[in-house]
Amino acid sequence: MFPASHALLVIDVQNDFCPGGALAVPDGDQIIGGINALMDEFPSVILTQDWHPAGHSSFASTHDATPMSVTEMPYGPQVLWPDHCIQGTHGAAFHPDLKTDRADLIIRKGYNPQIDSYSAFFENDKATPTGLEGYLRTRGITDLTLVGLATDFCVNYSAMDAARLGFAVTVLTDLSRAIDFDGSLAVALGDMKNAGVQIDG
Ligand code: VGL
Ligand code: ZN
Repeated sequence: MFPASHALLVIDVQNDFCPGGALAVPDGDQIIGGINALMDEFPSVILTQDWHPAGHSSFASTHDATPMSVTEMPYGPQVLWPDHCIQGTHGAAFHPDLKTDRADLIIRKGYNPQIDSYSAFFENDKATPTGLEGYLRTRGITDLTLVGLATDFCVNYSAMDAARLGFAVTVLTDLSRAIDFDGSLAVALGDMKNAGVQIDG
């Protein structure tokens, strides 16, 4: 059992990121059994849930653009995704096989219509906090193990922010899966290593 200061952060294991979903990550559902088992080793489990209003600014359809094209937002470049994880829909729900009972906290992100939020800590403007940092600090949590979807987007951004905030961060790649868009997985793994994130199998 990990100490009380070490939490498991499970990123976006939702229907839309699993096979058959609107933004399916290849083999996204293959990690769920392993994540459920790993929960038993952690005194604290936190889940994140991508949670967009309809017409979100990260949706290609909102801009009459092609999905997976890149646009310039006030906060920088933004990939335009297919509509996904719309609040209250089946696609936004956790995958039915994910054991959600153990979650102490479910943190939702991406609800701001104007700003995407890959990270569990900050929206994509890198300034607007979700509140997760304060939650972890007030509970005395200093170490985080991250798993989930997608390795190269929400896991990556969450791990990078956590490391920057001073948490000791490990990403388990065997219990994460990537979109791998335009070489994004290799870039993400390099960035995380450079930031001091421990990458384990
Ligand atoms: C994600 C793209 C858009 C993710 C969320 O969970 O990695 N990727 N929204
Ligand atoms: Zn999203």
